[in-house]
Amino acid sequence: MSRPDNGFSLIEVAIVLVVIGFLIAAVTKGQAILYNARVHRVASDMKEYAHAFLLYYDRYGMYPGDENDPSFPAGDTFNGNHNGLIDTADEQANAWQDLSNALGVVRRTSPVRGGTYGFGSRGFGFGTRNHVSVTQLPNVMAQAIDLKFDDGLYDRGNIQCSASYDGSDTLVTLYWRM
Ligand SMILES: [Ca+2]
Ligand SMILES: [Ca+2]
Repeated sequence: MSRPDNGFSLIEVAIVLVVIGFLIAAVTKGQAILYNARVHRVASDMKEYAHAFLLYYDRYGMYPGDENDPSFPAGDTFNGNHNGLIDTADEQANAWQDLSNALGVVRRTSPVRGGTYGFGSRGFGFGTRNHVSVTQLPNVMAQAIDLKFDDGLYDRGNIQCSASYDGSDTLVTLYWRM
């Protein structure tokens, strides 16, 4: 079969364009999957830490960081004020020591922008409550988590954000009430 000698045939060009189209679609789809996996991972981490925090209370009758028993858990070097809230910087820091010593739960780094998970307390519209938080989260990801697990409102419900949702990549802190 003869073929033109002046370059690619229209069919060859069409095939190349279709292949390029598939590749672009695959890359875009891959990025979306990766994005969703990260959002899911952050939410999963926060739920895991919230679960550990509440398990600690169920077992020992005190919150990690807030506990004031000098002999517990083994290796304890800090005592909180035992008021039911993680409400001092030292309690925030030492909640992880208590969780690690008592339950073997260690703090990981967020898979998004190296954000930090933490415990603390803040007003949630119905009084001050303890929360697990994550820093360095793009605004749009914070909104995705709030939409999936709460009401999608940055200043309402059990999941709240340090800034109003605007769909941007601006980094925010997300708070999940426990
Ligand atoms: Ca306290
Ligand atoms: Ca919310």
